[in-house]
Amino acid sequence: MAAALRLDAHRAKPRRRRRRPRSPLHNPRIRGLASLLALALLGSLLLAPDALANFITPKSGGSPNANEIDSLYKIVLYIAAVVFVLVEGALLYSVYKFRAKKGAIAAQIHGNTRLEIGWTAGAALILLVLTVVTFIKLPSIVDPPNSGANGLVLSASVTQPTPPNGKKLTVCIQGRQYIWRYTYGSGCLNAAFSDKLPYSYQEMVVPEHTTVVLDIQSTDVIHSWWVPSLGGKVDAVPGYTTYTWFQALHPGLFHGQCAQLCGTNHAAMTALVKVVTPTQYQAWAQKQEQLITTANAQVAQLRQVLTSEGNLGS
Ligand SMILES: [Cu+2]
Repeated sequence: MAAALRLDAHRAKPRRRRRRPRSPLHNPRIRGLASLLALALLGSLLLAPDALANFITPKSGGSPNANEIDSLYKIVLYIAAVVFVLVEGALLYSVYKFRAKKGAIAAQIHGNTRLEIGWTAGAALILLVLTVVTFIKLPSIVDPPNSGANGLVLSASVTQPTPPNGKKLTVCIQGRQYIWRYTYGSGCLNAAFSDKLPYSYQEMVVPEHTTVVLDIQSTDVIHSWWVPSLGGKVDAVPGYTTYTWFQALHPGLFHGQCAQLCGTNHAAMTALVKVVTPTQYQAWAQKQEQLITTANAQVAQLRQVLTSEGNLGS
């Protein structure tokens, strides 16, 4: 009797088979959603050059050095993206596959020498490739090329950096709270006043296809010259002269912004580079010289009148 009762009790509670958890990908709705997400990702990657132009990569298209910076950035970005997807993919896969399960006993692993040597060597190889690619590309970013065939032919100057044939347009940039001043001509660092060189504020005018070398200085605090489409940013440091260059590939307007927090009106310290044809540039420079000469003559006249009336101290 007791044995029969025990048997009934045993029957009343049949052993339930433990069901293995099913992967969420077996669910058709989740599978559909995952496919949709994958398609959206693929679509956004394919459309990225137009839709997200310069959103995740540097601006380019205005000057050869800007294009080289952009392509170097993309090489690093794409390699990093592959590494990211592989590492994060392995992580997510492991988190799901080896998640906590009731009764499961974790395997005790004591490293995998081959795997560890593999990923150390792999990382070193990636660094080596990036170093080699960077050093191959660096000269085309740092060293200015000759002006294009249609560029303006200007006299040579010894100021560094210089294109191989020495012909360039030198523009001295002076950063000051909160505006950029540009002086045009090879003597702009030392003989700007004696040579009566033309100058302008905020808007720089330059000829296309011409190698423009920038000598950058500051009169007060550290500023940073940066017109993204025309190359990298360069600090303007008081007491020093820093250099960069660009060669505008086509006429147009290129916007920039001081890239160092230089004071309360830092946000207002914008820059604009207006690229015109060489003929237009020469006409502009001539007119600018005339305007400055006329304004200086008027100021001299006014000074004379004020001094003769005793209204201006010496
Ligand atoms: Cu500034």
